[in-house]
Amino acid sequence: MYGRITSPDFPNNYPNHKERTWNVTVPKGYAVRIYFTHFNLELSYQCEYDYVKLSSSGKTLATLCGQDSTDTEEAPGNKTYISIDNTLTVVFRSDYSNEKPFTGFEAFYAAEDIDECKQLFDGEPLCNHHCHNYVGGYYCSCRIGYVLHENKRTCTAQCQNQIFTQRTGEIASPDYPAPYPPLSSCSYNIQVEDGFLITLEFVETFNVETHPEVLCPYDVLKMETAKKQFGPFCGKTLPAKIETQTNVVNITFITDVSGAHTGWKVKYTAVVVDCGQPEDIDSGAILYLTGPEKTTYRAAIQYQCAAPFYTMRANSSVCGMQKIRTIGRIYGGRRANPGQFPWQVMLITERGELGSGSLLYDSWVLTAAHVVAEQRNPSTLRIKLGILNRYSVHSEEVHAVKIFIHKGYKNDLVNFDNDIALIKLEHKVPISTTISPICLPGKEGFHIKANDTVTVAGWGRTETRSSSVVLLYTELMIINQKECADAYANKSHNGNPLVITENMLCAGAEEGGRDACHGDSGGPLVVLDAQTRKWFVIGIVSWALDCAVAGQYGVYTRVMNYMPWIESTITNNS
Ligand SMILES: [Ca+2]
Ligand SMILES: [Ca+2]
Ligand SMILES: [Ca+2]
Repeated sequence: MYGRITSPDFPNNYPNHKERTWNVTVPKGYAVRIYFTHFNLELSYQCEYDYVKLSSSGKTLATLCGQDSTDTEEAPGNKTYISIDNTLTVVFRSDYSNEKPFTGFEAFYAAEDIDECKQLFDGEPLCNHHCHNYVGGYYCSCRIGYVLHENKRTCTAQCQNQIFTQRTGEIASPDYPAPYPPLSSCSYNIQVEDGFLITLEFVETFNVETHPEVLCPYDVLKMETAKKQFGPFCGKTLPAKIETQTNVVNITFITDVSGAHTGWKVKYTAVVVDCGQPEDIDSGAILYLTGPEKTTYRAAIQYQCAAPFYTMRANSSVCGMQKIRTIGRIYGGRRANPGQFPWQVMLITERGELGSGSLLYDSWVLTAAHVVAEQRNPSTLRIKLGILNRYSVHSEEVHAVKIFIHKGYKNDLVNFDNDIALIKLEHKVPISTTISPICLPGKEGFHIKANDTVTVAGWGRTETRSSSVVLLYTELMIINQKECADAYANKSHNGNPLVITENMLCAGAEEGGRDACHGDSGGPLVVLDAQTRKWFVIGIVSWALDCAVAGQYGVYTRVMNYMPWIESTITNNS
């Protein structure tokens, strides 16, 4: 890998008309170094006559003539020349004459290692990180955490499949805030426990290679959850905070071969899911099973109904429950005990007339149409619940917002057909042992037959007084419809015959002395269902010709016939 080149006939004078070419080739990774130990050629302007030309890789390194360099011509002197690649072409040429003899040249060449680490490739160092030159070649190496790309020059970051399981942390592009590496494909996976939600916040600076028109064509940063993708992000503006709404997030960052940008930094935090305070429920309580006011992930909260008056059902109120059971048969009017008729409602109209009603659910009162027919203003109707003594100061007084009188009701003093009304209360009534609703017969109806025992309660007239101070009740018997109609046949009021319709039912005692009377109007006629042990309202105290007269029966609105009307009125106005 070395040699000697001389002009023809050296050390004697070189002949005219000579041209010689040497191609000196050394192995790859080497260059050819040449220097002259003797040089004496004819001098001519720009070495046009005789010359030695050195060229490599298609470029002329030097055109030499004379003995010493002048302003316009070059002579080698002590200079050495190095080829660009591993081949050096040396051309000697002499023209047709010499004015005096010239001895020509003697040169020595040798293969010399190329220091690739000092070279640039597209304006950049050959090696991305470290360059190592050796005789006949070079190699690149990378800093810890990087691997050499298959192009043998570029160091790519080892940033795949990085897992983050802490609840807070920071993730940044490799080398941040120094420029991130090229040709890298980074992936970061944040996985926190179930029940936590990850928020990503870009902090400090953001600089990812971008393009004015195309969306992130070079380097791409993306965040991905099972349901959503965020990004791609590039440019110089910090992206907005990301609420991922999940506990698993994948971040990918892919870079191309070029560019120097400082990258990004993300701070993530995982916050436990908080369902917030549960909504309050009526007639119930909220039980925090996990801890006081604890509403975060996996905290258990239980709704509890105010037992035994409410149960957890769509129609949550319990009905027809009597605290005091009526045991044995009762003859004549008896004083009711607290909780025996908790559905009994006392009504006092704006005219001061006393009536009764019964509580349905927790915000409706069922009564007779004739009780409230003259009541113009619902708010002046006095409604008392949970009392036995008419003058008790411990009553729960509630207000009506609207009174619904059955459209078929017409009071002509002889026909009391459709004597039914509903009162919607302003607020729900707190259910307790002394205030609770009566059951409605339901769609199926309630099979009531003659001689069934029924109960009626009220503050109405007694044998001795016009009205009772305390709530009285009495047991009656259902009267056969025909028997009742017969009893009223030929009876008239002010000369007009009285009418018993199919919307009425009769109850009483043949011997008389027990009956519902004035002041009891609107109150419920109730029956105990043997199967469910609950009380149902089957009638509404409507009218009678005389109270407690033998052979004269009390007439009651037959509630079963009005179930569709009751249900639709309540449903449409709740
Ligand atoms: Ca010559
Ligand atoms: Ca080398
Ligand atoms: Ca780039």
